[in-house]
Amino acid sequence: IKHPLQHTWTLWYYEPDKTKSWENSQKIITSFDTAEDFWSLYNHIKLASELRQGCDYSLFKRGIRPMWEDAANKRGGRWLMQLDKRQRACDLDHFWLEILLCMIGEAFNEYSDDICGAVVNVRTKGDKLGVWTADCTKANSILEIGRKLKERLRISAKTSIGYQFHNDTISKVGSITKNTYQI
Ligand code: M7G
Repeated sequence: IKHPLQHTWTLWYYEPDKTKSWENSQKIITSFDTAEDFWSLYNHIKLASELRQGCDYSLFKRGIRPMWEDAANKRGGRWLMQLDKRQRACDLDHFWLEILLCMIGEAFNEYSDDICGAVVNVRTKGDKLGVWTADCTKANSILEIGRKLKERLRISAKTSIGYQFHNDTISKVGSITKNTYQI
């Protein structure tokens, strides 16, 4: 028998398409609920670094759409890791895999329930990784999740990462969203 995961996860793919809205450009690839099915999917698809510029992968718990508007996300936010252009070659793929393994392996312990999913944005200006959590009022949970991420991705203590409320991202003026938490 296969090794069951705690949750069923859905992989989404976004590709920019001027003829469609952003929401309608998000496509479900597949869902899985065992470790073996995760690896067969992972080994079958392109690495994030091989996607075209402008594309995203998102992995969310089943039933949660990778959008601010989803009921599970709308009161939440994300830990954002903004990579340097050079990090596409050395960090992007292994950071993304590590985030996937943290999520499906429930590495956030008692805070794993607060995890909604994660997104990788492949962008010319610098790739981004976001780990989305459900409730931006749960400071303790958010901070523990952020610390665990930094530890698992081996992000040095000198490099800080920020947590942004989706509501601030939605209403931002300009390209910068304020960090509500930073570690
Ligand atoms: P992005 O892809 O997160 O980052 O957002 P980027 O600016 O580096 O490409 C780009 C645009 O996609 C946003 O300005 C929105 O128009 C749209 N968009 C992104 N997200 C995450 C959402 C979402 O959750 N809901 C909706 N409606 N639009 C979104």
